[in-house]
Amino acid sequence: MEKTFLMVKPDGVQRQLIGEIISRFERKGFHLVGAKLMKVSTELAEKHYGEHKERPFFGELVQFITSSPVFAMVWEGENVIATARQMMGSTNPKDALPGTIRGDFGVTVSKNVIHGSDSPESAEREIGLFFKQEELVEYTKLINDWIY
Ligand code: DAT
Ligand code: MG
Repeated sequence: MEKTFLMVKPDGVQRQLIGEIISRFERKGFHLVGAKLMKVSTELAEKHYGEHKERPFFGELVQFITSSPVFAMVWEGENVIATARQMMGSTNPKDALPGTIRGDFGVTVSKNVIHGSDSPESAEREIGLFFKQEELVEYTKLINDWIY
């Protein structure tokens, strides 16, 4: 089953949105396999956002993501990578539709509440950056028989 990496960013943690965000993915029917509250080091932030190294906002982005704890998660489910991106909404909250996480809780692109992997390759890479294999918990839930 497909897995994705999702992270409540420092603004989301400070604004006490961890529970709200977990709840949305739980109610959707996705399956939580790993989660932790953590501070992101500068080294990890620069690796995680490596694709944006040349962008003018890179320094600000690394500063922001290391400024206060994040809540890192791995979620599993059919098409979870693309569906979680839809549930998050557009990168810039001004373009994100109501009903999406960024549409409901974000105002500006630099504080857009949540990160989510954008492809199977980035999901695998980001899960590996943030989680050790033994931090991912494989288990079954009977309710999955009513989702799939
Ligand atoms: P996403 O987080 O939707 O995958 P992205 O990978 O293009 O978006 O960018 C990563 C993060 O960088 C994004 O969540 C917020 C920040 N960012 C993107 N574009 C920005 C901009 N023009 N100004 C400031 N921050 C920006
Ligand atoms: Mg991205």
